Amino acid sequence: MSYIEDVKIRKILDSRGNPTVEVEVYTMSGGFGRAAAPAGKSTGKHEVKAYPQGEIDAGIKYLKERLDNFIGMDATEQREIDHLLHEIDGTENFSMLGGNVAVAVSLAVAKAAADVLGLSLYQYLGGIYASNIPKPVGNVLGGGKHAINGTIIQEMLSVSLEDDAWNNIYANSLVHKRLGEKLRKRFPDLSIGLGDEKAWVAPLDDEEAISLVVESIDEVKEETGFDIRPALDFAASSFYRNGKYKYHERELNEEEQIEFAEKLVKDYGIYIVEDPLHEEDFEGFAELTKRIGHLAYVVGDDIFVTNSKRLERGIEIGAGNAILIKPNQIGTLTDTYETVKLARENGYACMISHRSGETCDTSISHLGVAFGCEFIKTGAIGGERIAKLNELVRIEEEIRGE
Ligand code: 2PG
Ligand code: MG
Repeated sequence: MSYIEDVKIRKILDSRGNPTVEVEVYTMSGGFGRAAAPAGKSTGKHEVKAYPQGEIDAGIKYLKERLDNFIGMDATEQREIDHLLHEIDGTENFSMLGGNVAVAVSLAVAKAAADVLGLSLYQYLGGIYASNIPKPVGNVLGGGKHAINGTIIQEMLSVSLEDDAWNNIYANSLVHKRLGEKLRKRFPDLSIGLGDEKAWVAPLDDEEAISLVVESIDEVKEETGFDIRPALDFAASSFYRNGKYKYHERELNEEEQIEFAEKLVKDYGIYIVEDPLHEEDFEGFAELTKRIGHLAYVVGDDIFVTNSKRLERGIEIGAGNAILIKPNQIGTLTDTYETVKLARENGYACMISHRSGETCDTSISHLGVAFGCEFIKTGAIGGERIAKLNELVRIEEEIRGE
């Protein structure tokens, strides 16, 4: 009896104190699913619209007026539910319903279906062979649109490649802590704060910041014996203006930006490099992938926006070798899955990801396991981030039967 009996939608706060949507789905047999949408700040131009004309209340009203469509539907028919979400919206980019409303409904339905079947979300979506825990990638220092007076590069991250989820999440938190100590020494008279994703924010030049992060990683690596690597998310669209990439002290043209990214990967052993070029530069992505694709994961976020059509365009010319997966960039679970599937079929690695504005919803931890993602980007510390990291530990325990 997985038929839907009721759907509720409400406003709750996200980690920035902004309103976001939370959806609850009840089935006739007592199955229950709850999911909340996150919010991006450095959003890609080609993402679906979060809310109609940016108005959360309009999105909630639009859904409420059409809730009858969902009542009596089978929660286990995820594709039908997601098709209905598209149908009631009627646009290409969820501009009537809002992608955030759609994604919260889509995920809440999946959770209700899993509940009816007595399964965890990752088991329901991934089946009995879903057993790979993605490696957590934790933001330790940053800036861009996520902070005031930080680095130009949005995120500098740590990724530990051990076989154990606990060791990996703990390693990232140790790197975060070590870096905090270094920043306090480097700026004895300044109070150093945290950005939206709880990464440190300090008035450092980008390269100086990277070397401090790498130093912290190397020390923790030495002490723990874990294989820990550095990663970057340039979020390059956010500092690309009139054909130039604008850093604190200089600006780079397209070729210089490619060379800069290549140099950072080679000099600092950067293992993952996300959005090193702006969101329309497929050719630049392809060129950089040709130069460093054998050394690092070149991840497309704003360029692909979890959209299979844009990923297909990238695949054709070899733009990137990995993709960031954010369900609310595309609006439904089924669309998210289709993009992951296309990535897989073409040898692209997948990194499921949080957004800078988050709640304690843990869906992405389950999706990361269900979809066999190599990585999960969800912060190093902070309540709304550790909710997802701790869930990974629980999932791993369940998979190992401990
Ligand atoms: C990114 C994300 C998450 P936002 O650029 O990868 O870290 O930021 O959610 O602001 O788009
Ligand atoms: Mg990004």
